[in-house]
Amino acid sequence: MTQLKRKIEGKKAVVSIIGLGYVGLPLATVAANKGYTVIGADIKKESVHAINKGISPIKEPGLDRAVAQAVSTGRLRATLHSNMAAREADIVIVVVQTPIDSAKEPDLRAFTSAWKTVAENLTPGKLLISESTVPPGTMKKVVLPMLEEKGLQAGRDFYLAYSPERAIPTRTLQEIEGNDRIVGGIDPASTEAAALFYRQITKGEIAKTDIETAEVVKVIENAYRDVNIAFANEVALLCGRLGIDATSAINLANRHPRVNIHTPGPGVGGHCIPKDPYFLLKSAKEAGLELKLVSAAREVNEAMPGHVLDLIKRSLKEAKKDPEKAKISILGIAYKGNTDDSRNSPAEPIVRGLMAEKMDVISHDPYVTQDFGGRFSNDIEEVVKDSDCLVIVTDHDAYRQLDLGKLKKQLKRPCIIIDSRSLFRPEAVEAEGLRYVGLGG
Ligand code: SAJ
Repeated sequence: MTQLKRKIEGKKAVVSIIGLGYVGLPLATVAANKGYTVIGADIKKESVHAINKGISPIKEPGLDRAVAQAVSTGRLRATLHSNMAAREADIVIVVVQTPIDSAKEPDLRAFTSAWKTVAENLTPGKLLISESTVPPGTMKKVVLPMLEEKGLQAGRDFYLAYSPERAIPTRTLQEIEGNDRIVGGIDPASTEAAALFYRQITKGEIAKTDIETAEVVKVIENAYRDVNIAFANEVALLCGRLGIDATSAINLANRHPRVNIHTPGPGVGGHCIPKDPYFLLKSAKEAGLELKLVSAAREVNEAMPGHVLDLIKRSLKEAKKDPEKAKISILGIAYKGNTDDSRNSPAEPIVRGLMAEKMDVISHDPYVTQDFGGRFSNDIEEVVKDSDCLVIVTDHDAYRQLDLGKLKKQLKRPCIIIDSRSLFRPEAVEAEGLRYVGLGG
């Protein structure tokens, strides 16, 4: 530990980051710009080439500049050879995606492949860390046996820890540098080694624990968000039935010092919140426990795109518009506002559902070009012109500035706006003579 400790504190340790995605690349630039020599490994050739030219393949505020700085100083280089990265490093951090498959089961193929490479190149004295979100118990049950296969022992010959990423897209760099960190080691020496490293690159508190607790912390953080969002969505559905504005009700309820109801929306996208609850459900099931609330929340949130689809059909019917002749305009493809990521976006089931009903769908997004089988245009005027129903799906700031008076001239009467993100006040829309439909209907 003393040699490694000296290298970490003296910024002489070589750090390899395996997986240069939405978390791995920002993490690599933060470590490099703090003074470490960083080798970033990824399987995507175009990403590796872009990074080595000082260009970020990922849209994230500040990341272009951070990559350019890290590469120009010679501290960050990207490679397709994860075995070389693992071999040459004193510290190896695995940050690859851990999605779920169509059966909602964890798909750990990329994760286990990365750890297989680390195990094949393991020599004494390294610090190994996972930041990928995994079903609790994975580090001990899956990773540890791979690493100890050749006789090296965790805690004695190398250190093994888990430290979940806690960074939200659009603020990833600030959050990697500023958020508190949970660090859980396979043994106290591993926890100390990992804590020492993160102390060099983040201003946040380093909370130390064991490896299983750290794995659970990550998935319960995101399962909490999913449950809270599901509650907010049910509040919106209820308020719609009662003729109450859900946003006002939630904002007023949140003035209670211990209430924090999240924001209703058309569904939960991204590559974390929709899948992490399934990791928790898997571990619970293996422990013989059914987490009713966590699975019910997933059901509520996964049903929201279908609910928006029903709202569109019902609104057209009430306006006596023929769905088969209607032009439906979708504002927003990205899974959430001001990002260019459309993974698991609620826009996809909404667009595909409208297409299945033979409707004419045209989508717009300021950051993403993706039509999900419908039409797409970057020109919002074209998307809105003569539209029978305008559906706000993503809370991009750009849509908050839409001119309602101008919309009235562009939309086909009666003008319908389905605002699934509560970007507008209902009374403001109605005052312009437009028909406002909130998430609750
Ligand atoms: N959403 C709502 N209502 C809310 C909040 C979110 O409908 O009140 C929707 C969003 O529109 C989006 C989805 O939920 O579709 C998830 O968005 P999010 O902002 O809650 O979280 P993500 O998906 O951006 O989660 C990211 C993850 N980190 C990375 O992607 C690098 C996750 O692991 C983090 O825990 C999370 O940020 C975080 O909060 O830090």
